[in-house]
Amino acid sequence: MAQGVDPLELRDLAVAVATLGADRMAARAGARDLRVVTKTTATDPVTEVDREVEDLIVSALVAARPGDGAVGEEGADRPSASGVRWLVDPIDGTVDFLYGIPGCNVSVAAEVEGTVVAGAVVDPLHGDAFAAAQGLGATRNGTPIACTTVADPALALIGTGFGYDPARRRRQAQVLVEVLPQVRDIRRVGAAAIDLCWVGCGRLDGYYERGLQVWDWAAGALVATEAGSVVGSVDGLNLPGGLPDACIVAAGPALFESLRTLVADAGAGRA
Ligand code: LIP
Repeated sequence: MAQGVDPLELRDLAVAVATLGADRMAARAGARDLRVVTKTTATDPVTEVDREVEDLIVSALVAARPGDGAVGEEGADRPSASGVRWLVDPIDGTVDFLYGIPGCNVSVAAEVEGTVVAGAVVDPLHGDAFAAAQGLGATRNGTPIACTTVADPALALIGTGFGYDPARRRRQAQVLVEVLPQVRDIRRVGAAAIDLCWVGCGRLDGYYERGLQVWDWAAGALVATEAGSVVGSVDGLNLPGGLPDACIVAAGPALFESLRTLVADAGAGRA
């Protein structure tokens, strides 16, 4: 790890800046006068608040640690001189945010030499702040969390999500046709970072989704892992590395392999 980097210090900074951003986001969640433009498709929204929150967070990070780099969903791209790079999703679950649905969150992770070592996911409408530091566990509102011990997919509550591209959605719906009859039920929260944190705290037994960007999953995957879950790709244990075409799978150790096989057989790796 880069010299002088303390994962706890990075975690606390992640919580502080994510909370700052989440307060700004919560004040406008569900507002009817949000200015909205679309990104990749007509159903992929971005609002003025996504950009404001990203600016707020990146400015706070730069003020606290001027040598660090940062990349954000809305375009932030600062090179790192310190070896630390921040991954910022100013609003994960933008559709939830538009409608004022709890689950929209601010997700901030710190990566050192390519490894995520600290992260925070703040979901203000549920009143949840998840945080983790590598090797030091994960918490919800300061209390340690742990994933479930469910082993049988038939008794597992599984989260998933859908991309914005209609062709991908059609394939993801076909995967769901195969998965739904084999599990307890499906939940679609609308925010990948929350799906991962909920695997960590036991509100879900497992989760899979293809097509995420690194800022969607970086902090949530660390929370899930530090809470005892296994997080990997549908093809094996390697994390997708930010590749939009990889399918992430997360579950407790007793469930991971059977869930991975189930969603792989259903075609999730190609959806
Ligand atoms: C969203 C995810 C959601 C996923 C969408 C999208 P955004 O992030 O968190 O769960 O299904 O494809 O990536 O666009 O709201 O930041």
